[in-house]
Amino acid sequence: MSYTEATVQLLSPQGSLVESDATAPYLPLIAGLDESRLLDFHRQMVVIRRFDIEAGNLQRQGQLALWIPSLGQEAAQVGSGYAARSQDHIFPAYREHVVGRIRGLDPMRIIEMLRGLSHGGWVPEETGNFHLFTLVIGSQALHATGYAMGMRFDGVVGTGDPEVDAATLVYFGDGATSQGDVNEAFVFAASYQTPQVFFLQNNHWAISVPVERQSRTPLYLRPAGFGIPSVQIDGNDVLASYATTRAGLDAARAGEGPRFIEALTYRMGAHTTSDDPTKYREDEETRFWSERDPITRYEAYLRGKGVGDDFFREVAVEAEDLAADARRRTLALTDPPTSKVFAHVYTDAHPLVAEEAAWYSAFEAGYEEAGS
Ligand SMILES: Cc1ncc(C[n+]2csc(CCOP(=O)(O)OP(=O)(O)O)c2C)c(N)n1
Ligand SMILES: [Mg+2]
Repeated sequence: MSYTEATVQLLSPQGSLVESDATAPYLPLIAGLDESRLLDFHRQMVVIRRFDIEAGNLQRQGQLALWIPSLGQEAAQVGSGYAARSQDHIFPAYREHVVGRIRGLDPMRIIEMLRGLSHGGWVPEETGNFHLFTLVIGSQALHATGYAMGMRFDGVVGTGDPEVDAATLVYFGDGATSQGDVNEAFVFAASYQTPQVFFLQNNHWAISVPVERQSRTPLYLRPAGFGIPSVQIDGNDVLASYATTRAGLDAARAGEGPRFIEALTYRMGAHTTSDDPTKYREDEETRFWSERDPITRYEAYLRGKGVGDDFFREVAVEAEDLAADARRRTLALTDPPTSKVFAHVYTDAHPLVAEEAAWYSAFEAGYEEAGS
């Protein structure tokens, strides 16, 4: 399952703009971007890829329990992430590290979570309304739909004021489309005409299950059955990702109801560091997608616009700096007190939690006595 006749692509694999009837509604949104934003797209893709590699290395060196790579999916994430306005709320799955970074999340918060030091409890108010990573596949679709229903009830949709109108943006994978939660979210989104964009990253695999087994039809055709307009895009094209998400969010904020985007991309690495993709997929497929690398294509576009070596050198240095900083800060992390695991279970003190905390500290003390 790959590109179809319907796939919207604004940037050809050679890095030139595609002008056609299909791209005509979207090209003005790209023309409206200033140069510094166009450069940001590249900067974020390159920097997060380098960070991602470093985090994978740290896991292999025993510093993290797990890492979840996003290599190959940078364009889908960066373009859509930049399409959101500050008042929009973003509900990620667990692979959208760069979207968090765009919204102001320090990527170290993700490292801490995957080292087992935190439950990932960042506060969306402090992270540009970027909500928590969700490991329960697809459940974030319901969170985003519920939140968007609340926006509608609060009257922050369709007022015409660009500072007020808001929407939610939810990320999920091809595997998640088989979950009841995601389909229930579609039903409620359509019924309540929620201001939201469903952003599916079809990276072709749900761990070792290929997308062909999840669906007999291209996934972008499914939302029609729920009454949700949809579009399929080349998810390795950062401009298509930006423009279609921007158009979808604009429509949603204006009160036109939900939109669905299927971004065709590919998970170049393993599902997580616990997975070995050589066991279930062919080199030929990986090669096909590596020839459609999102960063190479966008670099060609920028060079065609006259962006020179200095910029690309500067970004490479920034990427190395972030990776070195992540390594330094990871090695400096210390273990939290074990009592932390009992904190925030309930908002108020709870006798059962207190009892378990007391039992656990007696258990730990037993070790100390045994050792002395
Ligand atoms: C409800 C639930 N069922 C199963 C799992 C185990 N699991 C973790 S990731 C994953 C595959 C998800 O694939 P997809 O939605 O395509 O996202 P991707 O990892 O490819 O980004 C599964 C089945 C889970 N975390 N939650
Ligand atoms: Mg997938």
